[in-house]
Amino acid sequence: MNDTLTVPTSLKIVVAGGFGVGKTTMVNSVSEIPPLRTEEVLTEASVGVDDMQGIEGKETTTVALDFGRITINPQVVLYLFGTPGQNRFWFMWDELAHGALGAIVLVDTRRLDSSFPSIDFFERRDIPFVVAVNGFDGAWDHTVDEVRQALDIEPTVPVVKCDARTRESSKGVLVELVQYTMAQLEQRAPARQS
Ligand SMILES: Nc1nc2c(ncn2[C@@H]2O[C@H](COP(=O)(O)OP(=O)(O)OP(=O)(O)O)[C@@H](O)[C@H]2O)c(=O)[nH]1
Ligand SMILES: [Mg+2]
Repeated sequence: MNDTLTVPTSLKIVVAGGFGVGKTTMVNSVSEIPPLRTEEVLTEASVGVDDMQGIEGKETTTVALDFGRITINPQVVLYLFGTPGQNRFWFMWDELAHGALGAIVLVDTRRLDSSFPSIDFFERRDIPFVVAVNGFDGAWDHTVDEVRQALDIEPTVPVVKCDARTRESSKGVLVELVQYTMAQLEQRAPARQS
């Protein structure tokens, strides 16, 4: 009998960011199970409501959540919850973030401002997050330092480049997030005990 069986720790991670920054793309590229997607076709009704600049080819949008799973190692399994990006779905965010260990805030450097509210959201709730700069068509219009300055985030918050379409790149961001989050938790632990 195998009495060394490891039961992995399950951690909840939120994949957030503004409208059309690549959240659904990231959950899909990295998930080892067929991801749950709740997308609707963008219609004429979006005109004037959703900012389509830079993402004119976009045909669908998330209306509830994306869900996926990835095993980082035998001890750690991540459950990924992708948020809807449009402002009219803000009411869902508290539910999605409930019990989350950490978050990825995806940004598109052509539309940095669309991810400001996500950063505010996690800062206010003291949920550790990393910023992942999604290079559309491989182009990062700004350096990591410029993005950090523009977003006005704490110097300790990691900012990494990624391509949400590729599994390796998306997994790299998740590993960065888990390491950062664990370090944050360790730092906070003594304060909790005193
Ligand atoms: N060229 C390129 N296109 C990308 C990349 N990431 C996402 N896309 C495309 O950008 C569009 C938006 O991606 P989504 O994954 O739907 O974005 P989202 O953040 O889930 O969007 P909402 O749910 O509507 O907020 C899609 O057409 C993707 O195929 C990327 O890294 N490079
Ligand atoms: Mg989406």
